[in-house]
Amino acid sequence: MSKTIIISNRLPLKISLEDDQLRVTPSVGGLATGLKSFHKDGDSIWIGWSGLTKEEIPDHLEDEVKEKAKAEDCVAVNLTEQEVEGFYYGFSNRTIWPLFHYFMEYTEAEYNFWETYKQVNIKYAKEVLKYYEEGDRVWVHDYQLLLVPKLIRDEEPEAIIGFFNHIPFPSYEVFRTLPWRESVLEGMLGADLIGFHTYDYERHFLSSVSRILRYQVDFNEITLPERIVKVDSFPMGIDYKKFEEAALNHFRGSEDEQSELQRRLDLHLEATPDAKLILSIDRLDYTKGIANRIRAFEYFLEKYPEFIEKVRLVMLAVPSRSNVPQYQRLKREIDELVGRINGKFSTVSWTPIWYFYRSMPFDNLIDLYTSCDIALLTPIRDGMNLVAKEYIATRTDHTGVLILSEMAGAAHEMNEALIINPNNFEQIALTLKQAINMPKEEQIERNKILQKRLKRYDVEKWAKDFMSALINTEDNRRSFESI
Ligand code: GDG
Repeated sequence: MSKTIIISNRLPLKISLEDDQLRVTPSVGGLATGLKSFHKDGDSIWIGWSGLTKEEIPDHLEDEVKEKAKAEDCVAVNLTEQEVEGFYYGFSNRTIWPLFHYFMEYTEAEYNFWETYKQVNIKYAKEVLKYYEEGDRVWVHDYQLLLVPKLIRDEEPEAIIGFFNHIPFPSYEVFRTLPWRESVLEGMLGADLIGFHTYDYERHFLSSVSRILRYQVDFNEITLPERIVKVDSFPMGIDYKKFEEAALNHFRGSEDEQSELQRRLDLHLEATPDAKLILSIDRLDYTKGIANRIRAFEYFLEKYPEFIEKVRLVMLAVPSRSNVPQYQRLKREIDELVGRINGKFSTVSWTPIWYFYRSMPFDNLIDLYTSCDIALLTPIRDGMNLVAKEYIATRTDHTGVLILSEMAGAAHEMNEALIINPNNFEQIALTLKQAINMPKEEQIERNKILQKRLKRYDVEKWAKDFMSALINTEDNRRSFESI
């Protein structure tokens, strides 16, 4: 029977080493959370990196790493420290990530990064080829593996290959600045189907293909000398049921059993029953607009001092890519901003910002989603933003207000949220005021529509739609052959 081979930079599980023992924990991040349910339910294997470098794995634990991965239908790709540096921290996160999010001033065109990126993409492709059998479908994910579709195609010309990009695809004028633009596009075009979150990203990609490679593009089809490649948008959904049920079954234990977070949230409610909690959750990344958000919140408190002691920003920033200089600088900037604003506005009984710099267990995430009256998500650029969708899914009594940046892919599907420009502090401050004062009936009306949409187009539907579009490309191929 044919299977699906999922391939992404990281596996949905993270293996770490503690006192000579291997520990397996779930990976945090959009792709892992989204695809996990598809992987669990279907006949598929997942190929990716476990999180431990070759040098970190003691010889006697090498087999155990493989077994731990295998137990979850995963295959761990073995990467050296130097490969992780050049491929992941280097080309992926210092070249492609900033460029594709329009941070051109952060984009480094470093030849050594590119060389390692190519080598590591070959390594991933080889791993796929070890497991590939005729009739299998290969689903390659994200910007770390842009060359993999072609590398597989070169060895298995008949393979059915899909590629999904989880981050934006920038406009031609930005993409054209990349020194290796032809190889990157050719790499992606090894796939039969290329998916993006939104129609805009799809359009940008098609325009780059037609202007850089000069291939014929008709609507959403690219004609290569030997094949047709289909391009389409598939806005990724969430595992709606999981979030809804977690919120419904949410158990606030006795005081001893409560987490520190639950206790603090309860204390807040007791002390200030009318005060509103404003939530933000992101990986600590410059694309997520965290510094902007804090500045906008400061502007809000200055402009509307009547809300002092009446609101609190609860900010969870999950450590991410801390080897990259920009992320280290951003961390310092946020620490300083939070310190300054808390110093400036705090009263004896109130601090305006609660800042958590860590990853939290899923239950705590649900604590936050269900306890906060408003979610304020202000990315400067974001492929989709699943947090926005998760917040809405957990609001089982339909209350809560989502304020969302128009620069997030999710904004295209979430018109009933309050949509803002993340650079416009005046507008954010006004919108915060509107959110705080929004009548319950209006909240309920907006959220019911959002929930219905998110429930219908969940992650399972997303994966199924992508897969059936991928299988349909076979017909494309047949009709191409008969021309
Ligand atoms: C990329 C694109 C696109 C966060 N903190 C914790 C935690 N999370 C989970 C959230 C959510 C996921 O991580 C974050 O997803 P996002 O979509 O918001 O962001 P990225 O990680 O940047 O994802 C993005 C996505 O890929 C999918 O295509 O939407 O645009 O950048 O699911 O719940 N989970 C746990 N603890 C935390 O502290 N357990």
